[in-house]
Amino acid sequence: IWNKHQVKKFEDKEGFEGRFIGHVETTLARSLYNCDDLAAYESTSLSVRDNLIIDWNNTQQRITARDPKRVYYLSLEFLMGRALDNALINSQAGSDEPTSRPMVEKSLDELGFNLEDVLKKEPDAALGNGGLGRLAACFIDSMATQNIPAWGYGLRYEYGIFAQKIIDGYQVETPDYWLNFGNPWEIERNEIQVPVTFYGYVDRSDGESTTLSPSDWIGGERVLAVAYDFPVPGYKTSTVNNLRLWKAKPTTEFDFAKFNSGDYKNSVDAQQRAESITACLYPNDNFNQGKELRLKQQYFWCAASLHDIIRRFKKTSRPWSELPDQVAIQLNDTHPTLAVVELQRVLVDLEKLDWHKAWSIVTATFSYANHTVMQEALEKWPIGLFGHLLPRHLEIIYDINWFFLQEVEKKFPKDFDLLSRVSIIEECSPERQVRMAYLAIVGSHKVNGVAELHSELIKKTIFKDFVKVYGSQKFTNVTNGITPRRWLKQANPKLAELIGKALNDPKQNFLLDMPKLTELAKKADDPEFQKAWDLVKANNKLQLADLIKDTNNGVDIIDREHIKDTLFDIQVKRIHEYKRQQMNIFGVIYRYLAMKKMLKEGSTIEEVAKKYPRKASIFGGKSAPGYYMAKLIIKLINSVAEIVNDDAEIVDLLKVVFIPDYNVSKAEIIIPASDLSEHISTAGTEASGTSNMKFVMNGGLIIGTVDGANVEITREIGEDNIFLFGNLSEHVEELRYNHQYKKTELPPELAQVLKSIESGVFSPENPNEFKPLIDSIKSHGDYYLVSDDFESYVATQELVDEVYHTQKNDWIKKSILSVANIGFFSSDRCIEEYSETIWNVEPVKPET
Ligand code: 26Q
Repeated sequence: IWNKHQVKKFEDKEGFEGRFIGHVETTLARSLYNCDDLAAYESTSLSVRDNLIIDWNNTQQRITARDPKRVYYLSLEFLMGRALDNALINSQAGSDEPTSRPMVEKSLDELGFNLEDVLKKEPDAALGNGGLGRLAACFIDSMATQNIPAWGYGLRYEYGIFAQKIIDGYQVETPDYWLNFGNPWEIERNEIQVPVTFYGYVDRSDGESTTLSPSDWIGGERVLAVAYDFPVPGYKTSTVNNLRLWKAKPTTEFDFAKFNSGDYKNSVDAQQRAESITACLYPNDNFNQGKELRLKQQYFWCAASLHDIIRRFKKTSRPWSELPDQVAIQLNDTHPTLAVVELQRVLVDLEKLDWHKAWSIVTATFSYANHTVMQEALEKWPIGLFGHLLPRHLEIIYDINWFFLQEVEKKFPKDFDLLSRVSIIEECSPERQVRMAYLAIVGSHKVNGVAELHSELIKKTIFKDFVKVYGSQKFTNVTNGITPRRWLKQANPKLAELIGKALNDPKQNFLLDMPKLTELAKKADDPEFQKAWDLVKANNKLQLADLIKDTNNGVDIIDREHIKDTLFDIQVKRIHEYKRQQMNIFGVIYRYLAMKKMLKEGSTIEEVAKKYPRKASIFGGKSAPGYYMAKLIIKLINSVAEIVNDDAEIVDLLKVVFIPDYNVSKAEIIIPASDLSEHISTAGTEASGTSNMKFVMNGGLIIGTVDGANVEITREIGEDNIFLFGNLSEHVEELRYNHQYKKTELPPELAQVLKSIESGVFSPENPNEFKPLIDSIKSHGDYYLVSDDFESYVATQELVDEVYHTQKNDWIKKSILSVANIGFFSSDRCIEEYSETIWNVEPVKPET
C-alpha cells in the first residue's frame, strides 16, 4: 500500500498549481478569493517545502543506508535570511529550466500574483549577529550542494537580532518576533524531546568515586529540548540536508507537582524560566558578556545536540572507539565548547569508559574555528557562575586541565610561567575563570583561523604558547567563502545571466565551479560587454535608490538622472570601533569641508564637481544595544547626513545615507549596487570579513586596509584592482605604543575635521555631543589608529574619484577582472578544504 500511494514531487506548472491551490484551500482554509500576498507566500512555501521534504527523506534514507562519516556543524547563530527564493533557485523541479523559479513565477502570475511581491512577505530568519552567523548559513548551503552528509545544530530563538529603528538619528532597538505569522519552513518534531539538566550537585556519598571515575550528577532543574527541522536544499542536486534548531520547553512532571500542591506562582516561574532559554539571541558581535543565561543557552544546545548525535551513532552498534570515524563535530568559535566537556561526561559517567580512552575519542572528534584575536571577544566564564550551573562539568574541566598541564610539564619541565599561561583556568582577581578558547584547543585535533593573515596572527599572538606545546601542525587556515547561489544568482540575477551568456553557460553551471569565471577576463576590454556590464550595475543602483527612498519616507535622496556618474560608496556591517565607520564619516566630513572651502574661495560649482565629483556615501549596520561608542558613531553619521543632504550650496554632489535595519535581505539589494565598498578595519583586527567577497563577486571595487581576507582578495584579483591603504598589522603595536608614551600630532586633515565637529557644525544644539569620539582619538591613545591611517585614506579616496570619473572604462575593466578572479571565495572551496583536511568526510551522491 505504501508504494501505491507514494507521495510525488510536483515537476511542472500543473503540478505546482495543484499543490498551491490545495494548500490555500485545505492547509490555510482559504479560497482564491481571499488569498492575499501573505497567503500566497505561505502556500508557495508549503508547496515547495513538500518537494524538499521528499528529497530530504530520500537524502536521510540514503545516508542511513550507506552510513558514511557525518559532519555536525555547531553554531549558536545561523543568519539565514529568507528561504523561499533560495529554495526556488536551488530545487530542481521543472528540469528543462535552469531552476524551478521561472516556472513558479509564471504560475503565480497566472494566478494573479507577482513573485517579487510574494517573496517580500517572508520575514528574514535573523538568528545571528553578523559574519559568524552568515558564514554558518553559507556553509550549510555549500555542504548540501556538495552532497556532504552534514547537519547544522543551533537554537530556535523566538526573537532574532533586534530590528533597528533610527529615531532622531539614534538607534532604537525593537523586538524581532519573526514567528508572528508562523513559519512554513520549520517542521516541529514533537516526538524528539531531549531532557537537559542544570544546577544541582555531584553525589559522592558512596565515598568511592573520584572526579575521574563515573560520577553522579544530581541535577536541580530540568527542561526539555524540542527539535525543529529546517530543510537545506543543495543547488542542482536532490540532496536536502537538515538544520536542527532546539526550542526549550518546561517538563510537565516538574510543574505538575508544584501546581497540585497549590504553589502556582513557582510552577509558572519554572515554566517561564525554561522558555526564556531560547527566547532571545544575544545581540553582541565580537564582545564577550558573561551572563548566566548565555551559558545556559550554550549548555542546553550542546547537551541536546550531542544527545541526538550519540543516539544516531548508537543505532549502528559500533564500538565507541569508532566514533571519530563516524562523526566530525565542528565548533563555530568557542560558543559550543561545552560539547567537548559533555561528550567526555557522557563517555566517562554514563558509558563508563576509562578517562583516557574517552578523552582520545573526544579530541579526535572535535575541531575548532577561531574568528577573532580581540581580547574583549574571547569567552571566559567565572568559575563560581560556571560551577553553580554545571558542577560536574567544572570538575571535568579541572581534570582535563590537570592532565593537559602534566603533558606540558613533561615537555617543558619546571617552566611554571608557561604552565600558568596555558592553563585552562585563569588565575585572576576577583575570580578565577575558564578560558573557553584554551579548552577548545585542548579538546580538538585541529584549530583553524578564517583567513591567512588571521591564521598566522593567532599562532603568533593569542595561541603562541599552544604552538610551542603542540607544534604548528595542529593550527591551520581555511579562508572563508560565501555561497554564489545567494550572493550572485539570487541577489544579482541579471549579472549571473550576463556571466552565463559570456561563458556560454546559459544554465549557469559556473555557480558550482566558480574558478570557471576566469574566462570572463577575455571580455574585460570588449566595449559591448563593458556596456552591458555597466548597465546591470546602473539598474542595481536604481533598485537601491528605491530602497533608500522607501526608508526615507518616500523622499528621493539619490538623483536618478545621474545614477551612472554617482559613485556609490558603501559600508555595511556591524558598527564597531575596530571596523572604523568613524574614519569613513570623518572622510565624508573632510570632503564636505573641502567643497565648502572651494566655494567660499570663489570656485564655481563646476570646478568643485571636477575635484569632488558626485558621490553617495551609504552606511548601514547595527550596534550592540549596550555599545555606547558604536551608537554615537551612528548618530554622527545621521547628523552629518542631515547637514550635508540639505546644503543647497553643494547641490547634489554629495549625499550621505544611513539605511536603517541592515539585514540579509537588504544586503541582497545593497551589495549588487556598489561601485566601491569599504573594508577599512585597523590592520590585524578583522579576522576575515566576508562582505568584502560579496561586493567583489557583484562587480564592486574595494577600498580597504591590509587586513583579513582583503589580503587574499588582492592576491587573487591583482593589486591594480583594489584600493589598499594604511598601516600594516606588524606596525600596530608600535603605533599604539607611540600614542601612549610619545606626543603624536594629528594630521592636519583630521585636525580640521575634529575641529568642525567640536565647533558644533553637526550638532548645533549640543556641540559636545560627539566629544567621546574625539577624545578617544585625542586623549585616549587612538587605539584603532584612525589618525595614523587618515591621510592615506583620504588620498586613496581621491584616487578612487579620479579613476571612476575620468577613466570609467578602466574602472569597468577592473570590475570585470575582479569578478573573473573571485572564484576562490566560493564557500564550496571552503567546504572542500574542511572536508579533506579537517573532517575527513566524503560526499554521498544521489543516484541519478
Ligand atoms: C560571545 C559571548 C557572549 C555573547 C556573544 C558572544 C559573541 C557573539 C557573536 C561573540 C562573537 C560573535 C560574532 C563574531 C563574528 O561574527 N566574527 C566574525 O566572523 C566572521 C566569519 O569568520 C569573520 O569574517 C569576521 O572577521 C569576524 O569578525
